[in-house]
Amino acid sequence: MHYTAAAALVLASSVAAHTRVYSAWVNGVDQGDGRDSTGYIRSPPTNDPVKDLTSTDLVCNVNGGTPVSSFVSAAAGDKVAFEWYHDSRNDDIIASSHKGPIITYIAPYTEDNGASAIWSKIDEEGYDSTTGSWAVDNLIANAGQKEFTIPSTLAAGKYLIRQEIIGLHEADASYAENSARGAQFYPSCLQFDITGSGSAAPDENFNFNTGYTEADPGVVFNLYGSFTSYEIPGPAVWDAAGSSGGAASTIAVTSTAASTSTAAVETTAAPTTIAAPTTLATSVKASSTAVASSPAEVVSTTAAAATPTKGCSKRRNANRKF
Ligand SMILES: [Cu+2]
Repeated sequence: MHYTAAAALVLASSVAAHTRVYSAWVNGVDQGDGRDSTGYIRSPPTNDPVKDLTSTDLVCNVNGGTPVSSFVSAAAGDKVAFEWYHDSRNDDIIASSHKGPIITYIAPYTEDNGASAIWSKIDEEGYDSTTGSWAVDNLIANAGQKEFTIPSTLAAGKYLIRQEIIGLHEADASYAENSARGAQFYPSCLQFDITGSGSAAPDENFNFNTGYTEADPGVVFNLYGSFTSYEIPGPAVWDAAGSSGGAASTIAVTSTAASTSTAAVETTAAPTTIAAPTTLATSVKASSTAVASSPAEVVSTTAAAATPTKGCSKRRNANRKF
């Protein structure tokens, strides 16, 4: 994607930009660097994005069809996180301009590149209109870790789990009509060996090369326009995954972190829908506790929510040449 830029620009953009996965965490335990051929990540050679929706690299990235020798051991119902990094572990993770969703899929284990109708969605996080934050904002705030729950009903066996970040900073035009722009996909596939007594087999049969299209409102999207919601691409979360309760806990954590603005927005925007004043009072009280215990977090959330358009247009100009 940097082919038109001078050497200095290539250097600048690689310093300010992309991302890939360093490790997996299982129930809060780091599984270690999984990136080489004896690891468990089918790691791409660079941290560059994939933009061509017809490329098989869209599924498990470059090298996605090259198996590695290890598997992450986990159990159905476990909490797993992928840990992302930019150039080295615990750095800036990904440029903050690369706002967008983070989506996680699972497929029965295959040694090939996964470019067929074998995938089911098990987790998704997009845009939270209450806090004005994207999944990528939360990823950076969480030291590069994006957590999800392995469905508790999942049948034991070997699987590929694919997590992807979609950077929407140049997604106002499609890659098909302008190859210098387009949504930036950062897919990463990890090999898992999952234990459990469940019997659910993922059955959404999703194919990325036919399922993600330029007509998808979550693929061609203007991050710098005015919007109040974002439609995450791909199928709905697989119903067997929904029973794990992962989505509910994610929402709870998010509203706690930004409790000040949450309470304010809810009260102003929709007073009539607040049926239980006691509940509101309780949650406001909880907010002040949260504010007192983590002032820095609340301040940064508020700042981001207050000036999303300004911040984004500046970054847009800065990133236009990339
Ligand atoms: Cu980038």
